[in-house]
Amino acid sequence: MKKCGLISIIGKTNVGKSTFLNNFIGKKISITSKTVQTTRSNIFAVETRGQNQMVFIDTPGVHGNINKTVNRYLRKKTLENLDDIDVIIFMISGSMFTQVDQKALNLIKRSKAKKLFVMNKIDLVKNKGDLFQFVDDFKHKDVFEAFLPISAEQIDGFQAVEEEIIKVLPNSDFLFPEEGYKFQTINFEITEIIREKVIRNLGDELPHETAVHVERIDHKKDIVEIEAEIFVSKEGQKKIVIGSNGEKIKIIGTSARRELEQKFASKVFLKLWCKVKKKWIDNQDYLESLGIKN
Ligand SMILES: Nc1nc2c(ncn2[C@@H]2O[C@H](COP(=O)(O)OP(=O)(O)OP(=O)(O)O)[C@@H](O)[C@H]2O)c(=O)[nH]1
Ligand SMILES: [Mg+2]
Repeated sequence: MKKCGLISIIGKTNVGKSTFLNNFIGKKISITSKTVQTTRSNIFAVETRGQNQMVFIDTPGVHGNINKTVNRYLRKKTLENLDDIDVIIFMISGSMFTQVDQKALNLIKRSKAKKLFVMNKIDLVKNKGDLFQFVDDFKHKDVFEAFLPISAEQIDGFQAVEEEIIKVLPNSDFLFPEEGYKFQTINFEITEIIREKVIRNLGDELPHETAVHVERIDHKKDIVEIEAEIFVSKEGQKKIVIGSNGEKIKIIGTSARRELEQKFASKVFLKLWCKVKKKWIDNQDYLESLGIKN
């Protein structure tokens, strides 16, 4: 009997949801960074193992501050598939359960999906007994089918997660071809790769106030030419992205180009610009044009 279902990965920002997806599937699908609010859209990926097809949705992390328009949209994105999904992987970091984790838990409680509680980053937990203690003391145990400690980064505990997913996956024909399915457009993948390099290279200096837009992509005979713009909201941020003598944007461009060359299995020419678009983060039309609001 075949099994197939939608599995949403939900939790506070930065707990390692995207790292888990990438390492579980063994392929980079979703960008990751040590900074908060890295994932901004729902990222889909399908993995078929034997008679079981798992359709994952990596969601934007739940964040404490929802005053900004962009944050309100991100939250909407996290929740938009909630009625259709079969399984929720609710993720926290170690045995830390903060107010924001509680907020995230409140958001998923109403869903009919089967819920698995995943404690990630256990490689950072010195005393493993803390994890058991946490589960013992946890007030909402009845919400979840299982409590699973993992390290997404060290690929530890994945077998148990897979077994629990399969247990609760509905009997169903496969929704997607067994050989896989490409959900995200190539333009989106390019903007995400560039955005990851911006976030990773600037980190806390310039948190998440950036957006990337692909202006041109040209598949030539033995090179792919890409021109893209990095948007920031303030003049000062543009200076940070460019760096002195253009050093920073060069580093960003080089690391993005390397990853793009792997993706296209071809030489890539990448031209990056940085532009100021005032208050883009609070501009609804603009968010829409970037695909953040839809
Ligand atoms: N030590 C350790 N670090 C981890 C583990 N999993 C993820 N990380 C790190 O945690 C940070 C956040 O990881 P992400 O996968 O981007 O987190 P996320 O939950 O997708 O974040 P948002 O998209 O902002 O919601 C990165 O620096 C990861 O390398 C883990 O198992 N152990
Ligand atoms: Mg993420």
